[in-house]
Amino acid sequence: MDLKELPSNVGDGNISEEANILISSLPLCTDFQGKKLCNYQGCWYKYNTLQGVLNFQRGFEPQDTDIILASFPKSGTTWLKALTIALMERSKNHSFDHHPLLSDSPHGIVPFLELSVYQESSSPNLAKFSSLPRLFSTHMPLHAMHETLKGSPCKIVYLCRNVKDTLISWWFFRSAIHQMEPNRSLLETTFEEICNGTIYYGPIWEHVLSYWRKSLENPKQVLFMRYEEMKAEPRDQVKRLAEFLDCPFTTEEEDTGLVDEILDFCSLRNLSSLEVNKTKISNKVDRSIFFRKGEVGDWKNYLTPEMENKLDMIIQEKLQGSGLKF
Ligand code: PAP
Repeated sequence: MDLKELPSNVGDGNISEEANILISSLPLCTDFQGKKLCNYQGCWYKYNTLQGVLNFQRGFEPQDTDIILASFPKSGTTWLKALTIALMERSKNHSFDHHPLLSDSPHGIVPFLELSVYQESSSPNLAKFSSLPRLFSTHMPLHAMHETLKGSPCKIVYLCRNVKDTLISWWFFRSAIHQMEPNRSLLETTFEEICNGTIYYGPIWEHVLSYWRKSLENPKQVLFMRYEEMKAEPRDQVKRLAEFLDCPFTTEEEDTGLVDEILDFCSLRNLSSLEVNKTKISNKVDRSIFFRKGEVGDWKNYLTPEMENKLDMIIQEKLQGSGLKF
């Protein structure tokens, strides 16, 4: 397995001449490591991610039954993937003893379109997605997929998480992949990137709002879920997800406790204990970096009142009039 599984994959990879020419015309900024990001269609990408986005935009042909799991990085993507896999698989697997989640990670089973599928090749072989529906994931904002998905009724599930916990999760994740202690300096840099919008895949507000608006306009196509609601009312939320995906729980399944079994199987405790989720993704980093605390409100342990106030003011301004609250 390689680093393509990581949202913040390292290295610029192979950039085509065409992408290089495009990059030379785009706004650029530098991230916490001194790496360059470019702003394409309003979103900040690493160069190799941009290549994946361009390949996707040019080459992806949606099927009506496709399901795309979308999120801003560190919003609970791994959890959403596991739950969706478990929901879709339950017609095939009556026990959890031979479950696909025991032999591959959620990110391995549901690959990122622009970070994996279309970064490895501009014309990937999608034959391995022969069983329908095909399950993909993305960290792209919806407007980056707009043209490519135009007219397609494929379903999109968006998982939103409050910005402050997303920031803390980003901080720990960055520290882990670069094997650094999570120090205040890196927290402050990540905070500034979130605030000024230049974080990888940011601005976060544009990202969330792109899916939020579409979910209001077309709730049959875009399901807007929230990490905090999944934590607070997991049964209701997983049933909501199952209904949206056209695989609602039967009364018998509910009566026999399958909802709770799926939630337990996909819990942070269980997923992080599976051998497949401890394997290496590079020489020094393993998949355990996708599992940390999984709590709501962990930001209270780390943000100063000044940071909290600044974020609150930005959130209020950016989400004003949208009906969305963090
Ligand atoms: P990604 O965008 O890089 O794929 P993503 O899975 O979205 O990462 O985010 C990781 C966060 O989800 C971590 O949050 P934390 O840092 O605040 O703890 C991780 O712990 C949390 N997470 C992973 N799996 C689960 C799960 N099964 N249940 C709840 N939270 C989870």
